[in-house]
Amino acid sequence: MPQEQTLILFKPDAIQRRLIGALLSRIENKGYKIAGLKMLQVTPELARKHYEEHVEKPFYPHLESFITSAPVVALVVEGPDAISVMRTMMGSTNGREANPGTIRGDYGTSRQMNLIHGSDGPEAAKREIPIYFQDNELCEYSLSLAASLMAAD
Ligand code: IDP
Repeated sequence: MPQEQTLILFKPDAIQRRLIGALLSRIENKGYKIAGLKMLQVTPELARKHYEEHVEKPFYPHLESFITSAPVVALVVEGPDAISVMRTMMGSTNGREANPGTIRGDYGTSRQMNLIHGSDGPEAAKREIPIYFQDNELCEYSLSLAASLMAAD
């Protein structure tokens, strides 16, 4: 059961819709640890770095406008299988196709404005976390016994 870290962003639509608390609660209620947390304004340069695989795609200009349109909340979420479990909790890219019970399925109907980003695998997490966080912005701490038991297999 690998302990993993993944990069999560609450995208500008989540901030505009005042869903920071609701989305954060889902992650905490699941039992994951928040290792890093900040609000920041994504610049076009940062957007191109983050979404480098999409920069040449036709939808990229819209994606850049969207992701730079308001601040984002960036988190490093840590715990067992955090990368894949967060992807499951997020749901499919398109909110109209995302299952009910997922974040995108419960809160949105858009393919672009889909509220949340999560690294899509270990390589992506390794690349993305340092784009948003310096080492000294990540906290190492132990969860209480009760919280640790919730996270245990
Ligand atoms: P993911 O966020 O579910 O991993 P990706 O394919 O990596 O999806 O796309 C990154 C982001 O780009 C999506 O979350 C969404 O905001 C946006 N996006 C992806 N495909 C489209 C599209 O076809 N039109 C507009 N925006 C898109």
